[in-house]
Amino acid sequence: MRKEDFPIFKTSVYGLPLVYLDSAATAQKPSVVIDKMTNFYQSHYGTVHRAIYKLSKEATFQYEETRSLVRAFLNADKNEEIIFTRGTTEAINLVAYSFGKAFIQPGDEILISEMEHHSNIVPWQLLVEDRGARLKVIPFDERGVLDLKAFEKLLSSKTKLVAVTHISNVLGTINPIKEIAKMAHAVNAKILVDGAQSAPHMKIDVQDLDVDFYLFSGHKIYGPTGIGVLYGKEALLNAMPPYQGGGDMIETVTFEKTTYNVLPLKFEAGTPMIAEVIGLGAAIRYLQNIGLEAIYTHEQELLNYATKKLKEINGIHILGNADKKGAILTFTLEKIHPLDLATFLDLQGISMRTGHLCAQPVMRHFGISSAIRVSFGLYNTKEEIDYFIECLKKAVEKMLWI
Ligand code: 7TS
Repeated sequence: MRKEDFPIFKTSVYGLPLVYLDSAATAQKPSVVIDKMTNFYQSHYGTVHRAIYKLSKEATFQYEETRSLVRAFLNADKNEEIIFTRGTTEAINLVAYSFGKAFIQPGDEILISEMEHHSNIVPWQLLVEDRGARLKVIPFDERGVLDLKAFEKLLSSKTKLVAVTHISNVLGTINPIKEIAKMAHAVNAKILVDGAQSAPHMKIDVQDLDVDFYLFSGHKIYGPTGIGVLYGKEALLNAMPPYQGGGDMIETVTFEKTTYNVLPLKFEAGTPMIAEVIGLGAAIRYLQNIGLEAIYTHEQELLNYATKKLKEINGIHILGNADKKGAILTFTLEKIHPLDLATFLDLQGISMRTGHLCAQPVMRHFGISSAIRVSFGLYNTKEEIDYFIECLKKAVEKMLWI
């Protein structure tokens, strides 16, 4: 699907065609994103929001146009609810800091799940330590499915926030966010959804999901690095104090007292990532032209095909066997170290990730310290999966023989 849109696939690795199976870490960039940013730097570059000359007015228009694109991409109600951040990690830290300052008291509880990326664990640990609150963890079962009964038991009037991932970056599990949101709201808790792994792969509707916060990274949706999005319900964002102080986020400054700008600029201190925002806009346009439904269908086909083929390999253990999964396959192989395998496959031109995958608690759940992960993007093909399986079989044969 549209592989020709991505110039990186014209390059080779060790003289071999590049087979890129690490889109869960970061996605490759289509020409429309690269060209848009180059053109902006070459012919249109200027600062935003603060000057009246033509370049600045045009840059501001494109910057704010992207906010409208993101609003539509997430089906948020208002542009004020879209905050640009450096990425998912910064968006979570922003909420942990600002929501925490406004709403978390000693004795309050924050619930996260056992399948979170470190980015959706550590900011909450920092917060609860600071506020004298408590962090509780929703477990998952042997298939990698969240235990909603245990979740229900953990919920109480002390719960102030539930922070869960939409799709696990290790298990691939697609969590039932609508149901989780309903359960959280029933005890008056807010819900934050880590959309780093869902925004690139499926249609998101924050109003239908009824989530209070949803965040994602530009670089995983075929856009540039250094840019991400925080969606938050307007009333909540209005009730939260600024995360950082500086230019753009103020209304008036005196040495005695500063008043803050309105949303969304209240949370965008300093000269922002202008070219990155504009690049993100190009990525969203690109995705919308293809259609998220078409991307989801294509990647589900790849996932099912690869799962079937992988299961034929002796000694393989797939981590995460939920009924609803995103395009992520993590596994271990008996008697073969993930690093050896990754090194062998790299020499065949295959890029994939090994290690703890930034989710050490998930590794601990399975009693391992590292695993192998392949993940798919819209540009991957069945032929690439065939090649990967062929190389994997060769590797297993060679390594077991040694
Ligand atoms: N949350 C999830 C579920 C993720 O998968 C990642 C990145 C993040 C948060 C952090 O995103 P960032 O853009 O702020 O870094 N996941 C991965 C991965 O699986 N391999 O490398 C990065």
